[in-house]
Amino acid sequence: MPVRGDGLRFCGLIIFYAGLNAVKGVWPLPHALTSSVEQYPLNPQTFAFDYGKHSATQQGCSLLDAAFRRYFSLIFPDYTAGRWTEEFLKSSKIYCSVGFPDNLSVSAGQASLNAATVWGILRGLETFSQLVYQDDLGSYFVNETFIEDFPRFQFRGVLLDTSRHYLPVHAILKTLDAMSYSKFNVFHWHIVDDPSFPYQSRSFPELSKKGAFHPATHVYTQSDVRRVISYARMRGIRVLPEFDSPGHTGSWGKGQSDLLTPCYKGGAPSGTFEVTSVFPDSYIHLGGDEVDFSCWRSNPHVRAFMQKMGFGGDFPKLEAFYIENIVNITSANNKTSIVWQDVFDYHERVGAHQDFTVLVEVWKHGCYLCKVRQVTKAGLRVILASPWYLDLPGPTHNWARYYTVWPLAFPGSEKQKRLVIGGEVCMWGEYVDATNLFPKLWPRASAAAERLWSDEKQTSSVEKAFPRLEDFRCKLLRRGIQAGPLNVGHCKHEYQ
Ligand code: CP6
Repeated sequence: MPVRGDGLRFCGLIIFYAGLNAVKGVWPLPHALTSSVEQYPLNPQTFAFDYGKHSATQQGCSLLDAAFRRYFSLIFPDYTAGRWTEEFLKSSKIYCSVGFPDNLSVSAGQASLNAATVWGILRGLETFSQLVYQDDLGSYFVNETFIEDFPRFQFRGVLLDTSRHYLPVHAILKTLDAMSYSKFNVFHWHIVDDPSFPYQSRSFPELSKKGAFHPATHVYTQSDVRRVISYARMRGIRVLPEFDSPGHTGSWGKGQSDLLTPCYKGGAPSGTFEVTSVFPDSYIHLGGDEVDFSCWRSNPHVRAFMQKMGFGGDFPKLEAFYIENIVNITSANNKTSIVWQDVFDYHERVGAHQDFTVLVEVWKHGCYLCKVRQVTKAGLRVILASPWYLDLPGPTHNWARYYTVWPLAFPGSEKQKRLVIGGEVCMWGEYVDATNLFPKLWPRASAAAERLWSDEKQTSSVEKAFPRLEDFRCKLLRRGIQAGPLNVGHCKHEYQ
């Protein structure tokens, strides 16, 4: 299953510099890390990123050139404040090489980072940036460290809902920054839903003109969307758009008459081709959740259609028919469909086609691993969301709930386990807008990120994770992310 943008196997080695600082300092935890107490000073005036001599990418690779600039600022947040004595004047370089198998090179005053792809280099730069620390005088150090790392799951997502509340573009971009700090790689954009339709469509401009909370201020223009996609790509994050239907489409009807089923006392939805060209990702989320059959039942035209099709009064059959149609349109456009678990349930119930290929996102509570088992048994790929609903009420410290999730702890074959491609943190928008998004998401989403990235056995203790997550939360604050506090305490650099 070739998944674009997923060459995130960072088989890299950072040779470096950290005792306890490294162990404490990297979130999510790398698969193999050894470090020593040998400490190396870093001088921002002479520190530089460079491409390895034999790297497949060289200067001019705009993605990495830009990442080098970003990470320079992240590593040296206040570099004018430090005192630079002779000792610090030695230059130090980090050599980044793409297209290499795991390898390692160490020498004093330099580091090397090797990865199979540019995406792996991005993850490795993040890891390196977390290893650097400052002493009380503000000088920068990194300890001798050796790391081998790669993601446990290939799909590590964050869902934002921009229909219940409009999220300004800057809040989305800042979320993408924070996602890269926790090595998330999918932004699931639940862009429209019942309350509002903020997506400004080229083909159907009336949808946002009439369906957005405001036709000018509460919309995502084509250029906003391009900006989000490009910003995400620069950080190794793909954008997975969701146009949820046939339920959750209340806002679609305002600008497009005849689209919704008129309930009697709510027809014919069509796949919008535009979406496949605006959003380049090979995945598209088609929704399919929580369909209210009572409206279809009340409509005589719908019932007549069902008679004609031989569905009788079986509404799940009608839903399955509808989804099959939009999945076929999606695959005719060379895209892979993701659907909420409801669609799988309907299909199972009505015994629909076997060659139906979709990815199933498991979101319902209860025995979600039972569902994961069932879906993988049917040979379909799974994304797990149920245990990671971060919008639900609860204090920040319930991060431990998100941390103690075991996505593969169901009885099943190795083949079934490989079908679980990852998971997703969901931030539904009913009670969330730009005022409370960040403290609700961070660092709780980071707890899920470690489940999705790190070795499960090395990260099974909440007690061991706690001081590390506290430390990581302080790093988020230092980087301007309003991450919520986990418990009593302080950060050296509080949020300004
Ligand atoms: N919106 C959409 C939602 C939810 C879903 N789809 C949802 C349902 C139950 C809970 C949280 C969110 N708000 N479109 C279900 C996938 Cl507890």
